[in-house]
Amino acid sequence: MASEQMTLAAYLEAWSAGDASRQEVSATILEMAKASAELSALVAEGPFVRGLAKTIGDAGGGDVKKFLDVEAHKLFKAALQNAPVAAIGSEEADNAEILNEKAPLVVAIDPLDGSSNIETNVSIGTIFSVLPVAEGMSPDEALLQAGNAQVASGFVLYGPQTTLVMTVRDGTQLFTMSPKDRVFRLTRANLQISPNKAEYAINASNERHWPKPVQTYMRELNAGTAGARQRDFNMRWVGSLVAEAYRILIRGGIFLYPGDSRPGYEAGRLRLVYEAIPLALLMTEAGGAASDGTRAILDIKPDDLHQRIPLVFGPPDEVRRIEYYFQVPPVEQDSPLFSDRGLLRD
Ligand code: AFP
Repeated sequence: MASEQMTLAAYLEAWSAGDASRQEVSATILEMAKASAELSALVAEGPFVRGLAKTIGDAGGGDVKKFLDVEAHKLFKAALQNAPVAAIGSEEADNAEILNEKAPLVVAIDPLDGSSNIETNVSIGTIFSVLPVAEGMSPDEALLQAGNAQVASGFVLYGPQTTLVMTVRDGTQLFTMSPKDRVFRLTRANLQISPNKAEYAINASNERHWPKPVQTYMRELNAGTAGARQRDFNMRWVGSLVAEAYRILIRGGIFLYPGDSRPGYEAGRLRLVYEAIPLALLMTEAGGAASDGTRAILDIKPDDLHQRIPLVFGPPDEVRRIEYYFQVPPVEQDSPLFSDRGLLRD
């Protein structure tokens, strides 16, 4: 069905093929894409838009609220008024906001991820999750379903290109917005995460705060060819989750933002509902895995719209390895045998 260069609208038309529920999902994604094309233009204006990166509040837990965060929220909320969406659960609003109350879908969204990178001209993005409103379910309850309930998810990367990475649970598809006509076209169909890329993404400055399983795993990677992994690893850390996710989908690697001992970081920094859950579906549909270190992200039922979650994603073998280290008692991890050979031979 998916042929390179087909437009997002054509792809969704072929996928929904007369099915009313699928047509509702398609209409929602098309409204998200339209709004992201508008946001892309605003981001590209950069310093010509007064106060674009201005801090206008504190979102708590190390997150500050920027002017563009709020503008992005308004943009997507206005767009989704035109879609079959009952409510939007946004990082930029304390509570879910009702749009079309009896509509069959809800959308969880991080309107602008990576806002600390706006003034440094580094890629930033939008992350979204689309969930069904089951019979008798309120929009608030619909937003707090486990990630396995998602009917679609995606993120938009505002970088050198504006790209939409999206799944309707039929593989992970990459659409690039042509600067000529601002139309999204399929440029990579059915992405598959490479299992072999020796590259990790973690904020290494937090090493002393990490739990021992993560310290053990990272010590092995940094031991290079002389260590248990018997290969040298490279590091990348952009500070925009969407940029890391895009790179890992394109060339492989492992991402970790663990919980750590800093006050407020016990469950890490990233949000479950509108960051980890949508990304986990994209990774899984691309043959990867996503975990909080002990559970698959897609199995976790959120308690709160804004709850944080430790997040690891990448090739299944790497994610399983990290999960295993969370099961091994720390004392074993300190033994010389472990540090030389590790518990899992490659
Ligand atoms: P901002 O939106 O506040 O820039 O946070 C971005 C983010 O949530 C995520 O996109 C990054 O992966 C992560 O924070 C970077 O966190 P550190 O600054 O602690 O490395």
